[in-house]
Amino acid sequence: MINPVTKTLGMALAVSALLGFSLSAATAADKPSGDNLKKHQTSPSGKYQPSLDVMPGQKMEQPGQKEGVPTLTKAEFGIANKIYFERCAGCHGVLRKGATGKPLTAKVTKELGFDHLKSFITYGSPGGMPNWGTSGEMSENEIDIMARYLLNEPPTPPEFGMKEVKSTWKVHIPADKRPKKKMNNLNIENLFSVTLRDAGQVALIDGNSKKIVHIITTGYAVHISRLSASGRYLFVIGRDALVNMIDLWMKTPATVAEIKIGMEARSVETSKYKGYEDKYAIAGAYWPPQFVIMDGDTLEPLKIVSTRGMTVDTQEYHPEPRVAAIVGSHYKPEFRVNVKETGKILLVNYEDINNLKVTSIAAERFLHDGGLDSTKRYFLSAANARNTIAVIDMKEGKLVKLITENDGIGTTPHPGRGANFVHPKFGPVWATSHLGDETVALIGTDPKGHPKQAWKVVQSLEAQGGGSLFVKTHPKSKNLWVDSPLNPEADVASSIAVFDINDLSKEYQVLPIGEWSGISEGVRRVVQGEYNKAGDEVWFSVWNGKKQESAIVVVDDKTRKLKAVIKDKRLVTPTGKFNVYNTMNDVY
Ligand code: DHE
Repeated sequence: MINPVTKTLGMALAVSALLGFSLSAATAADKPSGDNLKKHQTSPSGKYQPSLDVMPGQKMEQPGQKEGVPTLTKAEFGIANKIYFERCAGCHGVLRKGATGKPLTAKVTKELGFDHLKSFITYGSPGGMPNWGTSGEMSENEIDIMARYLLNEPPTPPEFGMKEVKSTWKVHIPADKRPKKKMNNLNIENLFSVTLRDAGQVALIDGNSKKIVHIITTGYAVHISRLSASGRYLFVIGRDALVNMIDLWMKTPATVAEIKIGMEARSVETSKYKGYEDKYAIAGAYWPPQFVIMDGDTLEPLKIVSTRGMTVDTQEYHPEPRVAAIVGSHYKPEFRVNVKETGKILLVNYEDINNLKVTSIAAERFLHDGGLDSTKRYFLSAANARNTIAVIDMKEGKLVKLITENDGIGTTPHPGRGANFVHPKFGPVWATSHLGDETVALIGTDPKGHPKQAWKVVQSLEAQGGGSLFVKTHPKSKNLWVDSPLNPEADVASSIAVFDINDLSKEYQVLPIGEWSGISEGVRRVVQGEYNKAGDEVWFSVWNGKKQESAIVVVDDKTRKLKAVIKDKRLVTPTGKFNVYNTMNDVY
């Protein structure tokens, strides 16, 4: 039985922490006590924040010190810079001008003062600022350094233009030296590319034998994989913005080209429109705020586009709007690009790279992830810090609707790419779960066949609890899987809820995936279901710490019974899994 507090109320704190709301209450500077102190604590999902680990390694000048402002030695500046980018920049912005969290410019911090800053960092706030001091994550000395660092002007990280991008570009095997046909006996379409997050590698796992066939070194804290339209090339992006292009036709699949498209990044995609298959790749950066279009054969950088600009609501300049999810359109020669902090969805037409046409759709701020509906015409994107799903018509190039919490979206939707299925009563729907509560919103996606239900939350299911990141189903399945890896309760984090699509009024079933893995150490967070090509089995990562054992658990879709456990010393922190066929065809 799940603690109801964890199920709902407890998540409110977690979510505001996720979103990095801070400095909201001036009184938070006073030392809290008793129950109030508890309200200042951060839950595990509060840690689900962009950590810009790569940035402190970049050359940054220490800003000149001003009179009346506490000083920092060079060594202290180095320490503070590292802490800021790893722990604070995700919410407060690289330039401290605010992102999901409040601005921390020197003007703002001066008004707050040294003692207030110290206290705030130590105790956190009920509004979501993590309690870095009382949680033991920062020492008193580090907090003192951080308070002084924040009173000084922020350093400006370098830009990363064509010269820098090009200097990182390597073609290991030119296109004409690559195989003309597939040279291995891999069943490529049922291959899984598995993110080994903390190893900076991907594991290629054969979907049939469930054996690791190759391990390929990729970027730092590697994030996602995507496929070229033909399925031959696998593109992987690391948080250090390194894109690896892997040729799956080679006898031993390997990286044939690589490039860094910035300093921090999360997304990569390929051109999917008819006639442009395998022609272009695109990757989006968190820093600098930009996306880069590349040649699909060589990764040669062709065009860099900055995303700096005005926010859609207050129409104020934002200096660092990050690029979040990118999807290749099937309806037009376009990439659909989420620009997080300004709230714009860009439709980037790649027919003529030199005269690039970009349609800018005003959606909602804090766009993050999202996916296509089953017809691939509509894109549904979470503006998660605004509890909103934005629907875009990729054919017409227009915003269809912003579905908000007033329409039934829960707290902090986090769909991954979402899940499409036919609801027995309401027709085709797309589903998202939430980080901030236990609900799963089902949104009607069939304006022609089911106009009354279209773009409405037709049903809201209750799953195990908040802290959910991904939902999954398959066109051949009658199961809807909902994970909750960031739930503060270990039992919830290490299991999966599964709903019967044929009868959604039925209580979900809980499968103890963590237990099934046979691993006894760690929290065993169960994350991101992914189907095999046939759609008859679903894979879950059992994600433990870097030094702990992790695994992948395969469940039979029909019987919901354990089918296999994949364990291997090399399977370090497996998280995302990308089946080649499903990813190249956007099946989810
Ligand atoms: Fe992700 C997708 C950003 C943390 C696993 N993640 C995405 C996308 C974005 C994003 C913008 C959409 C890419 C696209 O579709 O083009 N992720 C971020 C962050 O900013 C964040 C919150 C913090 C960070 O510092 O990176 C973050 N992500 C994580 C994790 O901690 C996860 C759970 C484990 C990991 O490997 O890092 C994680 N993110 C994933 C996965 C996807 C993803 C598995 C792709 C899901 C899919 O089905 O396509």
